[in-house]
Amino acid sequence: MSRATTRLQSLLPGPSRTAVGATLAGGVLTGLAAAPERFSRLLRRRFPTVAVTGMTGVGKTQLADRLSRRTSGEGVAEVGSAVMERRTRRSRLHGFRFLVVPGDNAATRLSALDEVFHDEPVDGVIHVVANGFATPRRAAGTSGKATATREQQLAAELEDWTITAHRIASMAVRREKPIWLVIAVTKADLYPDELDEVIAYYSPGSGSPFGNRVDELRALAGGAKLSVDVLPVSATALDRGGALPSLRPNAMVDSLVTRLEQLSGHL
Ligand SMILES: Nc1nc2c(ncn2[C@@H]2O[C@H](COP(=O)(O)OP(=O)(O)OP(=O)(O)O)[C@@H](O)[C@H]2O)c(=O)[nH]1
Ligand SMILES: [Mg+2]
Repeated sequence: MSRATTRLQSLLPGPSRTAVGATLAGGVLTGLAAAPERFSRLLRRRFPTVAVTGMTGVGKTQLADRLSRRTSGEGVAEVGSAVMERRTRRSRLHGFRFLVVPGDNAATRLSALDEVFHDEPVDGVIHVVANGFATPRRAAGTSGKATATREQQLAAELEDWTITAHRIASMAVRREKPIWLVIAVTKADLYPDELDEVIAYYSPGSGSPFGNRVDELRALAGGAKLSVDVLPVSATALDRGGALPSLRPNAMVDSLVTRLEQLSGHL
């Protein structure tokens, strides 16, 4: 086998490795060159895929940008995402592919949900919530400034979670492999003194409206098939001490990444 083949093989996961070996041995290298998008999809499979879900304005794009060490573009604050965003966290040994499903003000939401939970089912899910601090955004096709109270945003989070939880449940029952869910409680910089209560609100077994729905999801999916973690994070805060000396955003992001790595079997 040629050196190029060996190098290629070491880049690919097990089953694809055999497939590529056979293909190259058959001398169909030109076939690979003719299908670059298929080949790059093979390469990307090295990284576990992670759906990032949650209602509009909750902070999904910012969190995915932070996790992939990318600077968020201008204008994020005003408009929100119109399409599914793909972000990659690369490291020497491992990485992740994040698929950020746009929030409920985007027309592309339903097809994005289909993609991540049905067409190409992801390995894990980060569901983002913000303790009612989602930035109000107007529905697509309307103009003017959007407003919403915290109570309304909390209710909207719950409604959004119900929809996503159903999608996760139907994905879980369709397949053998266990899946993992991390509920990322973001914008922690806005309520640093209430973190414990807020984490409890989103946790299974807490008896809260949100916790009850997490329990329902676990019952539907089968407890052994679905692991659930609830972790606080802040995507925009910096480690400057200052007004929030007790909050360590970098450490929270690092803990989240460490957990994702454990869940994906990286560690
Ligand atoms: N204070 C604070 N603000 C945040 C944080 N994360 C995001 N934001 C702000 O919240 C707003 C919404 O964040 P996005 O990341 O655009 O929200 P999204 O979930 O992607 O929203 P859609 O694309 O509409 O679905 C932006 O103005 C962000 O700057 C955070 O950790 N702390
Ligand atoms: Mg977004």
